[in-house]
Amino acid sequence: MRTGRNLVITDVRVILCSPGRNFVTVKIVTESGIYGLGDATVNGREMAVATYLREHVAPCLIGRNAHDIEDIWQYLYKGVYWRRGPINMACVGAVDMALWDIKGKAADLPVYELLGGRSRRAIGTYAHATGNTIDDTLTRAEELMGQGFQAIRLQTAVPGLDGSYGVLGDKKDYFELQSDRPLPPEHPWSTRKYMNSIEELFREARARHGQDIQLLHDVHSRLTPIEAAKLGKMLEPHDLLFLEDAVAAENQESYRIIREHTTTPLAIGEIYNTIWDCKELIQNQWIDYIRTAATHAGGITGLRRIADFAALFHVRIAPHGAPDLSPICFAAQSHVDIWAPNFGIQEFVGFGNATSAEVFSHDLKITDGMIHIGDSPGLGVDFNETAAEKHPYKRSYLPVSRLEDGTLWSW
Ligand code: GCO
Ligand code: MG
Repeated sequence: MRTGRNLVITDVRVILCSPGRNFVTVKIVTESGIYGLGDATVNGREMAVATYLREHVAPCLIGRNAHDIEDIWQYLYKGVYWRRGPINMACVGAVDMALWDIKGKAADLPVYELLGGRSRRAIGTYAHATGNTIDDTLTRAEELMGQGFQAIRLQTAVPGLDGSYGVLGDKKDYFELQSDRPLPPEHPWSTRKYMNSIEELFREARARHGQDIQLLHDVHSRLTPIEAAKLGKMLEPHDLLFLEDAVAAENQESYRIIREHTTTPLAIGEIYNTIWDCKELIQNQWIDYIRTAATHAGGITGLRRIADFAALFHVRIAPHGAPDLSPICFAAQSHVDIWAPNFGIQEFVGFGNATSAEVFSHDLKITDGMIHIGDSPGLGVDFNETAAEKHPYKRSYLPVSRLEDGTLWSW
């Protein structure tokens, strides 16, 4: 269905909904009737992106040509004067993926064909095994292996710390909506207790599940560089695919210290919003995987630019795939994953629950731990606005972490 060069934008709708989680969806409509969808969700700060989009971005898009993806990207990046930042860049990302969706539909091709075509048959993923004890985590890992997953992230509660990262804590999964709590839940942290218990998880995992399974772990930025270096060395015998977010890297130089001490592969980037946040990490080869997501790093255009740059330095992409990214973001980055010559692995924690399936539909399928992408034109996703209206937004915060003496720590 070729529509010619001019595809005038006539409407930009911003829809907040909460089918199990809060999501901010952008729908860009063109005069031809073709529309595109984008995900602008910033977990815990949804109203900020929705307002930014409605008040500042939407009016600038009406009347523009939806085909001019690069120009619109630059217009929303350089043109706002206030470059970068998570709120601005999630809005750029959402608009960008919606425009790629429109271009694909206009060309009657899936977006990956516009990027250069497939580099692989399907997208390899890693799943999450999480538990309150090592045994719980490894039993869950076994179930996932039975479903065909070949790479699994392991997280276990730290003995003596209730609700340490990635586990149920007080029985409320951090992936669930926390709207029954007026303020962010608070979790305790002790680096010493963590460092004293973590190696056993991976030792046991290798003993029970052997060498073939790929193992990963997310530190969620709780360590200092030298502590992370020590952890990397400690886990070397257990051969991780990667160690994620060992240290928060506003100071990218921190990763030089970790790198100099360990051969455990390193990954970071889920909260990064531009190529500038990871430039030194990549060009110095201090990391092995860059985890930027399509929503948060400026859409398909932003992610593609990071992937191409990373390829020069043997860094592979491993986009963030938590459930607080909507299926629209997940689909958008799947198109990049299937194309990118330097794709590494995709994080995968399911396609959402039955309620979110009433709102979002997509043509992705998972079998044996691999995501198969369909050949629908555009991103291959759809959004049911009537169903979304039945699930209004509810304020919900991510937890915060405190040391046992009360000092605020990275969560
Ligand atoms: C991951 C992430 C998530 C984040 C969540 C925050 O690696 O999947 O760390 O678990 O905590 O997406 O919004
Ligand atoms: Mg993470």
